[in-house]
Amino acid sequence: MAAKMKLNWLQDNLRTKYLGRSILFSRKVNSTNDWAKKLARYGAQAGTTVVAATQTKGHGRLGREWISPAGGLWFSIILRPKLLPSEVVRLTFVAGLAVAKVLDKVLGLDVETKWPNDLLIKGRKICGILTEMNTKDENVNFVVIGIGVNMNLDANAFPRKLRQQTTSLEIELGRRIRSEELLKNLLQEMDTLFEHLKEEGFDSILGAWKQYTRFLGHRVEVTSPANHSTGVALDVDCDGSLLLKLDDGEIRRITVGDISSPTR
Ligand code: BT5
Repeated sequence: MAAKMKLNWLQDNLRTKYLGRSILFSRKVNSTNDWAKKLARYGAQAGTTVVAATQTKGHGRLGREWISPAGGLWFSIILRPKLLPSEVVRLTFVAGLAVAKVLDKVLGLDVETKWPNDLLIKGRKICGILTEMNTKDENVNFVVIGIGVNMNLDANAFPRKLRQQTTSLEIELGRRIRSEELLKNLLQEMDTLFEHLKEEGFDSILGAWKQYTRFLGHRVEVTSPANHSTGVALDVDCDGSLLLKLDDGEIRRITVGDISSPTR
């Protein structure tokens, strides 16, 4: 992203019910998720969105590093959903579907959703989503959804070890795009889909998310903190877990992990 964002343009043109009604921008933060969590603890309202030009400690799941140089779109949204803690995973799929739809319908890219939180183009990661929740007395107090989109970045923006597995909108489109326009489209799509989730339930969101997948029905390797398994990815269940059919026929339900193509 440019060092500055045209927030006035964004606020004048944004058509959402509540997402992004309050938007804060910073040139440099540790992590927009950490910033949003702090604001949420101080009572920031649902829909508050924070954006940064660069993150010095951007992170993914399980404490992994998220590379966040200038040129990317790094932002987080505070939500206060009426969901059970076990249902919060749904929001990752809503956000993933929203990004997929914008990349597909607005930018014309052949985008793929990968369980549980990735967006790929030609097999390379272009976006990652990190959903974090805070609970109070077993109820959801707030949720922060962090979204990182590799926007105006060339291949040199990524460390050498990640170059083969990452891509950006600039690499795929051959041009740079306006960060405020992309953010506007993403917030509007998410706003629509969050309403849809409330009114219609999760099934149709998950169904639409699955339409963008390529791994279902294929052999995959799944690495999770607990173990490592290979099998056929049968489905993603309504609780967001992956159903993997192992070679001995057992069907394993996996809630946390990463899928990749089997090495053999
Ligand atoms: C994710 O984690 O994919 C979630 C990433 C969420 C980033 C956003 S940016 C705004 C907000 N603020 C934050 O601090 N985070 C959120 P995970 O599935 O654990 O994937 C992490 C892995 O992706 C790393 O271990 C790398 O292999 C790879 N990776 C790191 N940076 C990348 C990048 N910019 N593009 C593509 N892949 C990357």
